[in-house]
Amino acid sequence: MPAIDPDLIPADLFPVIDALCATGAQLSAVIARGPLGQSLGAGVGENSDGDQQKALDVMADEMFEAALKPAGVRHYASEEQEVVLTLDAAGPYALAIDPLDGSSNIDVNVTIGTIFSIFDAVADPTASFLRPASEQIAAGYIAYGPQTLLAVTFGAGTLLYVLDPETGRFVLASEAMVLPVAAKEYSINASNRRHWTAPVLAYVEECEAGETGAKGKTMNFRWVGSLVAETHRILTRGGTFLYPSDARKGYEKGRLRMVYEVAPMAFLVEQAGGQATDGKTPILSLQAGALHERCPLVFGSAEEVARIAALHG
Ligand code: AFP
Repeated sequence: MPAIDPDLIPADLFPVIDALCATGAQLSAVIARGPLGQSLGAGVGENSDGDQQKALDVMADEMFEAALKPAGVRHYASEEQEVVLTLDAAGPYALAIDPLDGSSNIDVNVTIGTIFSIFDAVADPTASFLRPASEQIAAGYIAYGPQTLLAVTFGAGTLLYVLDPETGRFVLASEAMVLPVAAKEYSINASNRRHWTAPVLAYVEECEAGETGAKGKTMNFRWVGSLVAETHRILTRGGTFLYPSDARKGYEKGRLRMVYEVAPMAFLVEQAGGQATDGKTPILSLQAGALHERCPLVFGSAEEVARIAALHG
């Protein structure tokens, strides 16, 4: 029994998407049990970039790696693995994944997610991923929240599926998500204000100025600390998200990783009519120079992203 309706999924990619969804449904059940199961938020070590690994990070990575090996994935690049793994030397695809994004929210019952990006594999494992983000053939996220959702694109719009808890299958909910052009909300970690660049500060101050300011309207503020939760809200009702570079050591390129966070979200957002930049340059025209490289990210309603680019001169 497939884990997702096959109708709108390209046949050659179906085994990969089905494996992702089957694993996502299993993870959803584990996450839903929370403290009734093992301690999912317990620190168990550090990943290659020195970020603390939670038990669920490691569990999710192991589950996705095992499920994708027989599904046609040759190269597997994970936030939780230092180097690219070769799963099936005859497989046609290269898949990058953040198995569990938003780990800091595991123990407080806030939406977390899985983010993935798919390329046609090339001979060299790392070269499969260090290429223009526009060469992605698919990208998506699974959100583990009040609903478990899959948003996915194959380059012809952004599709939305909902996991039906009664059947354990992902069912189509929208053939074309449309990101609203106008925004009423903006998202940025405001505790970093003193570290921001002048253009970022200028934009946030415009948002704070309300109806008497340059925007002539009141904006609301949201910060969940989970990229998948922010992206789904913005895809659904518009808004802007900023994780810019800032003056903190190590944040010269922001916090988010190009290969398995920034590039897939940019693909999904642009396919829904939004825009995604590094503040000024379209993400899809950029490529990572190293597997875990960071990249500043601004995305959301087209008119807001354009305003932020204008402020960056
Ligand atoms: P974790 O997976 O370490 O919780 O990081 C989540 C994340 O990569 C992204 O999902 C959030 O938008 C962002 O980090 C939150 O970063 P801050 O904790 O600096 O606000």
